[in-house]
Order: sequence, then C-alpha cells, then structure tokens
Amino acid sequence: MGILNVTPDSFSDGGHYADPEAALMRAIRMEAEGADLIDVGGESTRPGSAGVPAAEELRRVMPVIERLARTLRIPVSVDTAKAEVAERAFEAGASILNDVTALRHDPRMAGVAARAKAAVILMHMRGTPRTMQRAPRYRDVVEEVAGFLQEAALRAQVQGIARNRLLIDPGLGFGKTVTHNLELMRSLDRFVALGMPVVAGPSRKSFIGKVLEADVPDRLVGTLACVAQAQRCGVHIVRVHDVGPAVQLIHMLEAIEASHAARG
Ligand code: HH2
Repeated sequence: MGILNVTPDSFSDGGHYADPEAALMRAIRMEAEGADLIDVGGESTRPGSAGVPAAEELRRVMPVIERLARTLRIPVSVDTAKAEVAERAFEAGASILNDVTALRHDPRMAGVAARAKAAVILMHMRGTPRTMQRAPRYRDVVEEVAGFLQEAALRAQVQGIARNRLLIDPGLGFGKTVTHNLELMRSLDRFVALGMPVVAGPSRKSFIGKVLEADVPDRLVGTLACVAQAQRCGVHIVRVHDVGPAVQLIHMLEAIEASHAARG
C-alpha cells in the first residue's frame, strides 16, 4: 500500500503533494513500482496534531481521489475518520476505508462504509493523535491490541460490515512507546492468527528513528527491516512511502521461499 499524504504537515512528506497533479504523478509512479493500492490521506495523524475540519479535508483529498480513480488500475483507499469525507470518497471511486480510529470517531462512519460495501481497515490507537504519546502504558501490549481489534471487528459486523470486508492493523506508533512498537513488530503473527487480513504501517516512524538514531530521511533501511519482519509473519499489506524498495525486498524474499518449495 503506497502512502499519498495530501497534507501540508504529515511527519515525513507533508506539503510534497498538495497540488492534485503532483499527487497523481506520485500515485502513477507508485503503481509502476508495484503498489497494489494507494492510500490517500488529507489529515495528518502525527503525534500532537489537532485535526482539520471536514471541508478542508475534502478540499485536499477529493481532487486527488477523483483523478486516481479515473487513472489508476489499482484500488484507492481513503485515510479518514470522518463519515462525510469517506462518503464523498466512495462516490468518487475509492473502495477502501482506512480509519485510524476503528470506526469510533464518527458514529455515522460504520453505516456509510456498510452502504458503500467498502473494505474497512480497523486500526488500534490509544487516545487521540493529540494525546496518544502521553506515557502510554499496557499490561501486555500484544494481547491488549489483539483484544481491541477483535472487539472492533465484532462491533463493525454488528453495524452491518461483512467480516470478509474487514482488515486489522495494530497501529504502530499510535499511543505506543518504542518498546511497545518493537513488541508488536516481533509478534505480528499473533494478529495474522486472528483470521483477518493484517495491515502494518512502520514506514519511517519514530520508533525506527529511535532505534537507529536516524532522522526521517534516513529511515529507509529500518523501514525495510520492518517490511521483512512483516512478510515473515504473514502480514498481508504493508503501508509504505518507499514502494519500489519495499516491493523489491518482498519479491526477493518470495523468490527465496519459492526455491525452497520447488525443492519440496
Ligand atoms: N499510520 C499513519 C497514518 N495512517 N493507517 C494505518 N492503517 N496504519 C498506520 O500505521 C498509519 C495509518 C501515519 O503515517 P503517515 O501517513 O506517514 O503520517 P501522517 O499521519 O503525519 O500523515
């Protein structure tokens, strides 16, 4: 999943793709590099951020989603917690909802996604982007996040979204310390065992920066290590900024695994 942030303030690529034509070019490039879907977001969720009104989010994402849906062969997802934005994005051709609040922020969201028959990514977050990094604590981060995602999936089904349209995401960096993020990375197979497709979003995040003492532009190798770990654990979708290197890494790992299978 290639990340396309059309925000002025995203933590690693804010302001790069504010012009819809530049955003379209970026998406075409990610598709050519092997992305299987493109995730468009118009509101930064970086730690401490306050959020933007729906009208501003619509102004940012709609021209981009309209262009992508017309031009790309791969599906488009919309990264939003607002039902109004999701609804308009589905009308314009997006087919996947990526809701970092797991349908909790907007009471209308589940109904909108159910009516559109959209696939829905349910992500775990502790608190809100404004508060989430204030000393997060867990008894057992892996089990607590897994329990949350199971409950969120049940709630979504009660609200009319079919189970075969649900995906889950442990929410790396959302209300977690470096140690929590590393524990989640180590145990990604626990989420795969829940029986729904798993999404993981380690790309350029600060836990990588802290482990490697690397600023955002120098986190590619750390990100790729996380992509390799995700692949090893059977994670279905990795959400990345650097699609080309991630696709090459996965192809290489798959070739190695296939050679083993061929030998029997
Ligand atoms: N991470 C970010 C945003 N959306 N969605 C899912 N499903 N999983 C994630 O890990 C995830 C996400 C944050 O990263 P980014 O989009 O690069 O930055 P920002 O929120 O500053 O736009």
